[in-house]
Order: sequence, then structure tokens, then C-alpha cells
Amino acid sequence: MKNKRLTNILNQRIMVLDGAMGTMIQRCQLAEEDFRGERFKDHAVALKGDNDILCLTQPQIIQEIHRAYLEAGADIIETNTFNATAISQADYQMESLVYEINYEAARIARQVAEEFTRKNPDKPRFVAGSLGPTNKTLSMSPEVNDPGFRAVTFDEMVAAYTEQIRGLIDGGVDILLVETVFDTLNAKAAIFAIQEFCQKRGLEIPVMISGTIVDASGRTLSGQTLEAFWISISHARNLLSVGLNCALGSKQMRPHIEELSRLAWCYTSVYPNAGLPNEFGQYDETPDFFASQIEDFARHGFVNLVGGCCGTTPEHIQAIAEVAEKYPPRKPPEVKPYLRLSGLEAFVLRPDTNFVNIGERTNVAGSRKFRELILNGAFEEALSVARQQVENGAQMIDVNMDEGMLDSEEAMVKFLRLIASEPDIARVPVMIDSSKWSVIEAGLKNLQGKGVVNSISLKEGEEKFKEYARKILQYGAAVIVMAFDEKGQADTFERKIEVCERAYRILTEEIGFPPQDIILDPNVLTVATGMEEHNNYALDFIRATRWIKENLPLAKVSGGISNISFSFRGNNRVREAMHSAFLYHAIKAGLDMGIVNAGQIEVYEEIPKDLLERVEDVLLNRRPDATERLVEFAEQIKQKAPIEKQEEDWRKAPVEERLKHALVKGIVDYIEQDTEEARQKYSHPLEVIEGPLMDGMNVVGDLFGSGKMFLPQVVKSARVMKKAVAYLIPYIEAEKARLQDTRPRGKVLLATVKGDVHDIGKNIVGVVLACNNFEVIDLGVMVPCEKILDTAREKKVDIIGLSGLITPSLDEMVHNAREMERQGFKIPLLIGGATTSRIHTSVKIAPNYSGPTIHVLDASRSVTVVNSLLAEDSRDEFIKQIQSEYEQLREEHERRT
Ligand code: B12
Repeated sequence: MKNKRLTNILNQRIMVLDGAMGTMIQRCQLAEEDFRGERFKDHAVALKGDNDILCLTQPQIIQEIHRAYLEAGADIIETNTFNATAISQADYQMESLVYEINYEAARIARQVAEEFTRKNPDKPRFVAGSLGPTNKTLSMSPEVNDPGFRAVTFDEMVAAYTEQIRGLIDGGVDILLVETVFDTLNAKAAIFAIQEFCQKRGLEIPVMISGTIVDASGRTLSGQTLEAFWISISHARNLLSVGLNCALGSKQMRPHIEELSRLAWCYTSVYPNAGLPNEFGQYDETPDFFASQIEDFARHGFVNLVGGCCGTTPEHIQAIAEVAEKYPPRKPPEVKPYLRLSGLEAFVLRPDTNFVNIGERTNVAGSRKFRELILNGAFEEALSVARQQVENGAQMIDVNMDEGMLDSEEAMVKFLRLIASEPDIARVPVMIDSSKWSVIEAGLKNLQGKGVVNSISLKEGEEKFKEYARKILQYGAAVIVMAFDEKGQADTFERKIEVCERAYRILTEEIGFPPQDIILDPNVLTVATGMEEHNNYALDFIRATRWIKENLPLAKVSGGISNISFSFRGNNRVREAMHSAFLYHAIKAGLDMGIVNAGQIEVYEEIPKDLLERVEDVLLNRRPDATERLVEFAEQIKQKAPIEKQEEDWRKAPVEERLKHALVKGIVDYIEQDTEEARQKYSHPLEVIEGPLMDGMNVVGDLFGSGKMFLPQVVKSARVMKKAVAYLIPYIEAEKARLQDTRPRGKVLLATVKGDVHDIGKNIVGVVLACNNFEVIDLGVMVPCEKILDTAREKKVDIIGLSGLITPSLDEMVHNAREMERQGFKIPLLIGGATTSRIHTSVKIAPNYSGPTIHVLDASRSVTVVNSLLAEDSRDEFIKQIQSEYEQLREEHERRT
């Protein structure tokens, strides 16, 4: 009922929250005895600073603050309970009073809110129960020397929040507000507690969640990006809004609330501080200034709820209530139902994301090295296995501790906690892999991001399956469902689709599991075992994959790839060829992801044709003697040691072919030698880059795009490419020295845009421009727009050059252009990188920026373009010509669409 009333209002207008409680209390300059009141005059420890206790000792003060905010125009007031959990109240030895504090706080706020609603029923007032972050963190260790240590557990956090929630709800709040989230795992504990409590009581209470970004790079204290934070909490039931508060001032919050407003399907809230605290700990933003920032957010449609945090007063709230009235509320966008996961960073599986490989080496059952490290307690060293996986291109890591000699729960918890303090590893999502539910649950309690559970199944019947699925939903994870039921493992096509469909229906229709978060694993089973009934295993997996993708909307398919080749243990060449060929066919049928040993996959195109034919005969069950023929061939391969022979063959090819081969196969051994040969052959070292090396990388890109190459292999190719480029740089620089012209000719800022890690091309552009006497400021990769523009302004650059190679970067470039316009930039904007194009630049980017916006195809052209833009005599002519070309392109595009 309340829920409906709230959403009705939110659809019509921007609602106003109250302002700071803490700083208002500070204004009252209360002394120790005021905090104690009569009731606690003999309390053992000092109570000054325990604001929440004032609900019991000075309720009239709290009431007055609420009243002042309601008078100022607030629609929603927050209870004075930011620290009212047993965890935070332990500082004051007040743990036993937590229920009472929350109950009273809610009651006081409720009373005043009702008084105002009675006076003006057209403007009903609401009470939000404030759940602060507590003074402990679940994702970080307070002990520098013991990164695996935690001062509190998930269960303790849930218990503390549950008690607080009980008090708040009994006292009559309308909303629960989980706020100032600086560690997302704490917030997940609060969400878990809310859901558990509401379910028991049969309540549907709206939940607001408000995170805190602590620095300009846009991360939470526990290291998550804003998008990763949003993904990690978006499973909360009855989620009314997500937003940001505290830490940064209103102005600094702009890019973040703008981003959140694009990402979130629910309402958004913002209640910043009145600026950053100054040297005296005071807040400088005046109500007028504060309101002007909020007005900017409202005008641009970023927000549905606005309010104030530290340092704001009823005057600030009055000022924002006046501006909020003037603008329509934000309309939450339609958000595509993609599988969205997170570690410290977001991982979104879009339709154009290629096959996702999940690192399999952090599995005690799959990697002997890892098992020994874990069994010997060498956890720190075991982390290096995880790091290597990520560095080599695993987009997720599968962690499995199922081993008889281990306390698997403890090992899982310890390893996940250690991972959490390693940003290089923790940036990717984790797949918690176990056949024991207790291990899975222990893992889920230690995962800040949104990970994947691997796996549940119908093996123990529907009831258990549903119970686990509900829990997974409550912890906020995606799930792998193994095609297993009461009758056993599904091995034929019919059984696979029967079990997968049944599981999918239960999850979507009975549990409310989002279909995009369901990953079905129709069992990769071993072929070429000599048993006839196994001959169709690979084909059945592939057919089941296709069927799932056609019949179970949005579901994903995964598999443990190395199972397919167990019969050839000890013969890695055959195994690699089998993995690669199997993946090629399964990906074509729709396989989205797989647990793979990245080192054990061959590039499909590079598998010798005779071996490929035999492998595919087996996989596709093309002839009755397929297994025998492959076994026979495998023996020959073993004896022939053919690798050296092959090496000799490719070394005989022309240099361009050799460079291509080295890039595709990721071979660094001869790259300098071959690059040198090419350098001598071509008239300019840059031509080697833009000729044979780029051609080779394009082949890599095509193979990758068509499922014939995988990310770990592309990582290797990138290393080879970087080595070749590094070899050529001194020669490019030497040409500059020969020119003997060292006058600085202008400053160019280069950056790969936010969300994108590709930098090979951008770096080349940087070198080439520097060699032509331009000063280059290179901000690196994944650079947020604010950093680009702040640096551009601060360093007074003449040109900004943006690089991007993945589709989402195109939107980010549009965003950069818009921001340049809004911030009054006039300097030229260059756009480059493989997915960018003249047509996209002219149709989508240029119209957002009134300064010159130019697409540049490659590094050598960048010199001519930058020269023309900076030469005073030809500049205007050049810009005019580009603008008219782009105008023409737009017109043509318009005509065609
Ligand atoms: C190497 C590579 C990688 C490496 C990057 C290593 C690194 N440090 O750069 C790794 C393995 C890390 C990688 C990761 C991914 N990649 Co990748 N990658 C490639 C690959 C094969 C080659 C890119 C390259 O270096 N080319 C060589 C350089 C020299 O060319 P270039 O960048 O275009 O630069 C030239 C010009 O464009 C220009 N230029 C470039 N920037 C600028 C800037 C300015 C200002 C100017 C003036 C000019 C300019 O000058 C350069 C020199 O002439 C391409 C395929 C391809 N054909 O491009 C895929 C490709 C770009 N990747 C792709 C994908 C999907 C990914 C991943 C998302 C995969 C995944 N599922 O995780 C991740 C991205 C993660 C992320 N968030 O960014 C797709 C993008 C598809 C799309 N439209 O979105 C591609 C096209 C492959 C494909 N066919 O599917 N990748």
C-alpha cells in the first residue's frame, strides 16, 4: 500500500529527503550529561558522540530536527539510527539497547511525520529507517599484516542488522534505507537481513540503497567501481532506489550520479555533503550553491529523490525543495536483461561479448600445483595461481576447495578473503565451485561482488533445489545448474534438455530467478573412451546447447571443457586440438562460457588438417571407427615430435607471414629478428606497424570474433605485438632526431576511454606524435571522462585524442563529447581505435560537440591531422572541409535510414 503511494508520487515528481542529522546535533553543542540524561547518568563509559542514544535521552531534540526538515519541505525523514546496531553501539557499551533505540527513533519520526501529513494530506510524509554501514568492514582486514583477517563475520553483521530492522519496523518506518555503503558486502548483509526478516513477517517494505564514492576515480572504499557496486546490490527485493550520498561534495558527485542514472532500472537518489569538509571540519557549500548543483542534476534528469548529507541544514533542504519542484522526475531507463556480474569491476555479458573463459586452475581437484599449495597452507602462493589466470585472460575465476583432506569451508573462506585484498585478482567475478552446499554458502558470505554459484542441481530433488536457489538469490549471485536430476546425470540430448528445461521452469516460474542469471551446464562428458554409448556425447552437448539457446529465453550455457578429452590424458597436442575444435562447434551453437585451461587450447585454424579431421570425426561422431583412428594418430604424433618440424616450416615463409604467424600463435621467440627484417624491407618503421603487424592483429581479431581464438591467446598476441612495437620505437625516434627540429608544436592529451583496456594503438599514436615534436600527455587506459577533461583544462592541452576498441566505448566517446560541450571546451577532439569510424563519429559523436570532432584512421594520419589543426593559416579551412564532409555523411545516413 505504502509502496504504491510512494511510487505514484515518484512517478509524478522528484521527492525530497531530509538533511544531516549529525551536524544538526553538533550545532546543539550537547555536553556529556545531555547525552547521558537521567537514565544513563551512571553509565560506565562516556556517551558524548553517541547521537543515536539521544532518541532515548533527548527525544525532543531529535523531534525538533525532524520538524525543521519537514517544515523545510522534506517528503521523507530519516530516523536517527545511523549507528544503532550492536556492532557500532559496542563502542558505548549500549549493545543491549539497540532494539529500543531503533524502536524509539522510528516512533519519534513517525509521530512528527504524521503530524505534518495530517496538516497537509496532499503532501504525505514518510519515514525511512536509516541503516548505516557500521564501523567494521566485511571485505577488508583491519590488520595490515593479515589480509585474510576480518573483525566481523557476515552472520554477525546479519544478526546486528536484523535486530535494528526489527526495532525500526516495530516503530513504524515506511522504508528501509541502507546508506553510506562503503563496503558492499556490509550492504549485502543488510539486504540479506531485510529479506529474511520481511519474509518471516510477510512484509513488503521498500528498500533504498545509497552508496558512497570516496574518490574522484569513482570507487567505493572497498574498491568497487560504481557499476560493480550497482550490480552487486541490484538483487535486493523491493528495491525502490539506488543512489549516492556523503563523501564527495555535490559538484564532485555529478559524473557518478549521471552514470548511475544511466545504469539503474529503479529510481535514483542523491544526497551529497554540503561540500568536502574544510580544514576546520566544516562544510562550505551554501544552500544556494548546493541547490544549484541539485538543480543541475534535476534538469538533466539524473534523479528521483534528492536530499542532503553531512553539513546540510533545513535551509539547504528548503532550497532544494524549491528547485526539485521545477523539474519532472527521472524516468528509469529500460535496462537490457544481460547477465551482469561483478568483482571490483563490472562484467557484463552482452550479445557481442565473445566466448567467456573461466580460469580453472584455482581448483584443488583440477590443478595439482594448486592442490599442493592449499594442502600445505601456502595460501599466499596459491594467490599467484589466481593472479596468473587473470593476467592471462581469464574473465572469471572458478574456485574449488573440494578435497577430502581439507576443511573445504575454511579453505574457501580464507582464499576468498585473501583474493579480496588483491585488486588485480578481485577485479573479476568469482565462481564458487563446490558440490557441498555448506562450502558454497560459506563462499557467498565472503563475496562482495556478484559471483556465480557452481553449481546446484535437481539431484537431491525439487525441494532442496528450490531452497538453494532462493538462498542464492538472497545472496545476490548467478547460478550454474548442472543437468543432473533424481535419476542421475543427463547424458543424452533428450535427457539434457529435459532436465535443463525443468530446472529453468522451476527457477523462473516458481522462484522468480532472473532468466539471464541462469547458466545451464548440460555436462561435457568424455568421448573416445572406446564405449559406443559415449560416441555421441560431444554432439549431444552441442545440440543441447543449441536447443537451450532457442527454447529457454535469456539462459546461458556453460561447460567444463577439459572433460571432453580425458581419454587422451598425457597427450596435450591431441587434447588441445580437441578442446579447440569442440569449443569452435559449441560456440557456434551458442555456448556462452566455459571453464578452461587457457594454456591448453590450440587456435582452431592452426590445427593441422589431418589431426583436425580425426578430432572432428570423434566429436561429431562422423564415422564408427573415429575413436580408433584418432587413437592411432595420437600415437604417431607422440612419436614424431612434430612441433620442431612445424617450426621449421613457418620460419621459411615471407616475413609478413612470419609476423602474422607469430602474432596468431603468440610466439615471441623470433619477433625482434622478424621485425628487424621487415624494418629493413619497408621504407619507414611506422609502415611495419601499420602494414604487416596491424594485418596480423586484424587476423587475430577476426579469429577471436568467430570463436576460433580465445582471450588468453589474444593476450599472448598482444604481448607479441607490444614487443614488436617496442623494438621499432627507437627507430621511429631516430627519424625525429634526424629532423633536428625540436620546437614544441603543441600539446595533445591521449586516453583510452573508461571501460576499455586496449592501448596498443593509442601508444603508437603517442610515440608518433611525440616524434613529431608534439608534447603528449598519455593518461593510459580506462580513463573516466572527468579525469580527461580536468587534465585537459589543467594542462591547457591543444587537442584531446580518445581511443576505444569495444562497442561500449563508442557511447563513452559520445558522453565525452557531450561533457566537452557542457563544460565549454572548444579544442579539437580526435577519435581513433578499431571500432570507431568516420560514419559513427560524424553521425553520433560530432553533433554533440561544437568544437572540431575528427575521426583518425591510424597513427600516421594523426600527424597530418594534428598538424593541420594547429597550423594557424590552414586550420579554419581544414576544419570547414571536415565539417562539410561529415555533414554530407550525416545526410546520406539520414537518407538511408
Ligand atoms: C589485442 C586485443 C586485445 C588485448 C588488448 C591488449 C592491449 N593492451 O591493448 C586484450 C586481450 C586485453 C583484449 C581484451 C578484450 N577485447 Co580485444 N582485441 C584485441 C585485438 C585482437 C587487436 C587490437 C590491437 O591492438 N590492434 C592493433 C592496433 C595497432 O590497432 P588499433 O588499436 O586499431 O590502433 C590503430 C588505429 O586504430 C589508430 N588509433 C587507435 N587509437 C587511436 C586514438 C587516437 C586519438 C588516434 C588519432 C588514432 C588511434 O592508430 C593505431 C595505429 O595505427 C582486437 C581486434 C582488432 N582487429 O582490432 C580485439 C577486439 C578489439 N577486442 C574485442 C573484445 C570483445 C575484447 C574483450 C571485450 C573480450 C572480452 N570478452 O573480455 C576484452 C576487452 C576488455 C575491455 N574492457 O576493454 C573485440 C571488440 C568487439 C566490439 N566491437 O566490441 C575485437 C574487435 C575482437 C573481435 N573481433 O571480437 N583485446
